[in-house]
Amino acid sequence: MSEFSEWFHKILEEAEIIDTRYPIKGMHVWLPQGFKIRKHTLKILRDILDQDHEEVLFPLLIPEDELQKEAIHVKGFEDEVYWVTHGGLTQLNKKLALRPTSETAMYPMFSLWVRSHSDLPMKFYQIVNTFRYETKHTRPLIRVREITTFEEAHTIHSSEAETEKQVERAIEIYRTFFDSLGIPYVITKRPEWDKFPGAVYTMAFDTLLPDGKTLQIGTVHNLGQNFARTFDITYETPSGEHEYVYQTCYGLSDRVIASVIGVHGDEAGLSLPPQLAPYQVVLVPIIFKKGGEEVIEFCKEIEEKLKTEGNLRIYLDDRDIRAGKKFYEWEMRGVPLRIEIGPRDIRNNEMIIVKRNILQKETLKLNPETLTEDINSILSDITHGMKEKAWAILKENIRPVESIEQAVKEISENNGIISFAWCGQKACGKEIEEKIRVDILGIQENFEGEGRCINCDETAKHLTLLSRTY
Ligand code: A5A
Ligand code: MG
Ligand code: ZN
Repeated sequence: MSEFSEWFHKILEEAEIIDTRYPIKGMHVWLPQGFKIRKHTLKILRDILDQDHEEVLFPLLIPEDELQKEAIHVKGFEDEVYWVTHGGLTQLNKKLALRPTSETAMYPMFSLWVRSHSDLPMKFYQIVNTFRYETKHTRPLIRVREITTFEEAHTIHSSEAETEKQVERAIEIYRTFFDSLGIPYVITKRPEWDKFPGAVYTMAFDTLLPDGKTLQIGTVHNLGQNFARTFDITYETPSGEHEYVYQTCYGLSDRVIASVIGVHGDEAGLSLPPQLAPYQVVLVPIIFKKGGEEVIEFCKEIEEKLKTEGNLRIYLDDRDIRAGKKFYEWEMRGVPLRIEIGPRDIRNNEMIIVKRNILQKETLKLNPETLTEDINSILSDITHGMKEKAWAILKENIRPVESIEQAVKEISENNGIISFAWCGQKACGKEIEEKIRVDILGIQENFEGEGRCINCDETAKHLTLLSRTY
């Protein structure tokens, strides 16, 4: 196990995010702290999607014949599907699949729903659990067999140009979402041989975890008319003809929470963006032998004010244990801001604040008029600080290379992401992957640079990224 992997498991346990002892491999229990982080994350996501999508909820089970209609799609998932074969003691005459994703659950219904050009576009999403019998090493939140938090959007359009625009729009949506969590990313087009089964092409978001490996945290697929043909999804044009629709879909998962934990965490434990934190502020009274009552009373007033005026999630920790122990515990749980107040602070009209992301003590003048505003602006500084730091680390770890030898050296010595010019031909790409012994992550299309392919020396078409991945 890598150092990061050990850290990650320890944090999941100590911060009470999830319990990994459930007796099925790849399936875990969300604990109260983790559940709250998840809830706040989903709130942000729903607020964004609800602007121009409608939320729906499809059944978990998919009939065998529907799942198997789209040949390429089913080929891509055949090793990963869980099957329900019995109802009680009775063998079912049609096996039912636990959805690995919901194209084949939704699209037969879309075929009934879509009638006329005036119905289009349609944009739906659902947030559900999906099941994939993953054969690669499972890891909590990162590669699970029950994806408990699978957001999948599915859109239907009347032209190819519109799906292209929707892909752009979906990328914008996920950008906004990841930005609000402070998670940095690279966006690439997956190589032809690594796209979503059944898609025309796949765009992906990847972030970098502290061990230098990337994690795919979201994907946007242009499905063209592939599924429309299989599931017979047609619409009537203004001139009365029947045409196949064009579709996109895009999704993300529990991996988003894994990256919040991995990207922002440090030796002291979790560090949560204020928007996600179960408690955004913890208030610790510093009590000496005398004057304890007075300090607690004062802290209660502050707590009340921040709760009612600022709608903040705040916890007054007046437990009878050493302050140092409290600091340690809340730091480990990632509470973004700690306020300490002792008798002297009250007299001086100030308080000590410690931002979790930098862990330095600062003094804040205590002005009741502006307190809520002051704390809110500190929380927003924390959000920005976390995001900037995370982006700086990602950028530092993308390094250009000019030869295969240099690529091999960089990847083995430093991990991270390397970038180079590639001609775009499949055979050459496969050769690159073999020589470096790491798979291509994807290509950045807006490559204007000139240059020669790192491998075959032909004219380069794409700036290509490569990294070890989860
Ligand atoms: N229907 C489309 C959206 C779809 O299923 N795309 S996908 O297969 O790429 O999955 C969407 C996202 O789910 C991926 O980008 C990845 O971030 C996440 N994901 C896939 N398999 C996972 C697993 N076993 N555990 C956790 N997350 C997973
Ligand atoms: Mg897979
Ligand atoms: Zn080449």
